[in-house]
Amino acid sequence: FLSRPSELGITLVGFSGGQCRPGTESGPAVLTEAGLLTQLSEELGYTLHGDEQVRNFDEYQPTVTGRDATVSNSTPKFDDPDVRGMKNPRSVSAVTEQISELVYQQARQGRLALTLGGDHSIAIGTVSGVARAVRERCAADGTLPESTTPEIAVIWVDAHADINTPETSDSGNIHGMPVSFLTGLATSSEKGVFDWLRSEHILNLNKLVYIGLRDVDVGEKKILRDNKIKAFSMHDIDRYGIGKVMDMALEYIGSETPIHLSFDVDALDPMWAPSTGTPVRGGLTLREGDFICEAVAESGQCVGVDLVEVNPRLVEGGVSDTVRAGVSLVRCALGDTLL
Ligand code: 6HN
Ligand code: MN
Ligand code: MN
Ligand code: MN
Repeated sequence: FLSRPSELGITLVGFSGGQCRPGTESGPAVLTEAGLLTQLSEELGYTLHGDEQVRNFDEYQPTVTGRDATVSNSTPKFDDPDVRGMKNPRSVSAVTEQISELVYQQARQGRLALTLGGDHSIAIGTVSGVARAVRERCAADGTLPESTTPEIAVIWVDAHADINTPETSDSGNIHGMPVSFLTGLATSSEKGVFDWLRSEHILNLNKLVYIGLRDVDVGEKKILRDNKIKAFSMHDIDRYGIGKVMDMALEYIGSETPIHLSFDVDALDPMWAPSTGTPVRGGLTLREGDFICEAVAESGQCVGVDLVEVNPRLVEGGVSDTVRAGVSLVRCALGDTLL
């Protein structure tokens, strides 16, 4: 699906506004300082495009008409009162709108869009940008194989389902809601709050596959059931093994559908990735995580990769393990062992 499979379009998203623990804005910096991008170009042979510097989206201040810039709570640097219980709704909306455009500009050129976060709210930008680029490339003659489906699939690897609507969310943290906005389960007509999302950005609910779930809220379970969403929980991984789970996941998606992989580092057990805001025990081993990434790479269908929720300020258990795990996951997603 990639016209030039050795081309990477990189977006480095320093952002923490989708949740309440400062530090995820430094995720891209610690991953790049560990040599990730150098390894991708020098060892894996990719040509890198896009960001070289981390974008500081926590400094981003959208224009809120008639309001003064004030610090209203822990994260926002401007007045951004809750909307339907969502925290930092205007800043997360404005930041993800920009990310969507940046990622779209990379993906439309046939580059594999790699985004380093940042908290998982940023996937509202990455998935929508990739979805739009693939729809557009499918409509344009000759830029993709004839049989390619215009709708992408998303493999969401996470301890959590991140599919709360503003109404089902207990926390109000938007990093627990990206999938509901991406799939159109949640919508907003509030000015400046995800009113930029258009049909070209939307992910079909039957093109979504979860892997690694083990901490799903009650309201989210109902959403997963009611919409018959494909999900492989830790229980399924224990039962079938990760090899069979990936076979089933890729079989469900089909071979003609471009895949976006959105990997939340908290899918890994805290033993492997302690420095993350919402760790949950009983998770994937590093090898299982790497295998998921390798299988997606091996499919030849991968058009986008996110790695999110690395928080180097959470030092309990040691940051370096988490960073090493993150580097390993991204290398595997980009075909490391296959080259
Ligand atoms: N993440 N379900 C919880 C919530 O606040 O909605 C946790 C979400 C975690 C989100 O890890 O990306
Ligand atoms: Mn998570
Ligand atoms: Mn909860
Ligand atoms: Mn997540």
